[in-house]
Amino acid sequence: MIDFSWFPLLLIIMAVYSEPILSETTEQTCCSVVSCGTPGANGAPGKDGRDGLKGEKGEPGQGLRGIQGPPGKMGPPGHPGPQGFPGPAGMKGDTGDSSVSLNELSTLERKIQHLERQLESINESFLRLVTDSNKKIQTLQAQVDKYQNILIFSLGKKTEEKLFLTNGEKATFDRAKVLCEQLKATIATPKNAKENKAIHDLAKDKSPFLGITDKVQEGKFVYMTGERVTYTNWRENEPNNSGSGEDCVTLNDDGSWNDISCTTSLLVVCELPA
Ligand code: FUC
Ligand code: CA
Repeated sequence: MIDFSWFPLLLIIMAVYSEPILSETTEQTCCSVVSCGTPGANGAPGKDGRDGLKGEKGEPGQGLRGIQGPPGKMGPPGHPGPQGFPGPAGMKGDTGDSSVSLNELSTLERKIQHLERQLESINESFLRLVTDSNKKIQTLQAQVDKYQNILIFSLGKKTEEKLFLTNGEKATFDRAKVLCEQLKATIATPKNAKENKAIHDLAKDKSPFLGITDKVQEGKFVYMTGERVTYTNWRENEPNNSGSGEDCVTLNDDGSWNDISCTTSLLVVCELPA
């Protein structure tokens, strides 16, 4: 019987020695089959390989330290510090010169210029105010004229100086006085023929009180102010202080005057400055 126990060992030995034997055999075989020429020139070097891994940081160099660079830019200004303590009082100065220094003159000049500008501005404002006020006054005057015309048309009569008004009411002299005063007016008081006619035209056929009495002294007729009358238009034989006494005055329907009792109820006519 054949012993195969050494066979694996044989295979290992063959594997170890087979390659060089085969290689040598191939070269020898090539040379033996293709005629061998001179070896060709070396080919061009191949492409560069990839960059290797970064190496570790090297040791600091041994060269000399460079010179110091120029100073950097100036930094931003710091916050102002707290106010210091007041310094000690200075020595008393020499007696002052009454003349003004150039510096003071220049300061004064600037102040004057500033004041002049302010004055100019105030002037402009004032002019604007006056112009605006004038416009408003004109508007108000137009309104006053309008309402005065309405009053005259419905209730009154106007002369150059006076506006006579009535609402047709009748009252005693004292009551008539109060009613007119409520309008900041007085009882109608004719001081010339024109005014007498204006009151007569307004009263028509009714007889109003006039603002004239002799209450203080019988026979001495005065205006409400106490001044003696300067214009009269008495009817013939008047004033006669008839009956128990007549201290007031009325305008008759023909425009003449008659003294009459102040407690009679008569038409109220008031007057206002025109
Ligand atoms: C005349 C006038 C009186 C009164 C009387 C009715 O005597 O003088 O004032 O009006 O008439
Ligand atoms: Ca009379």
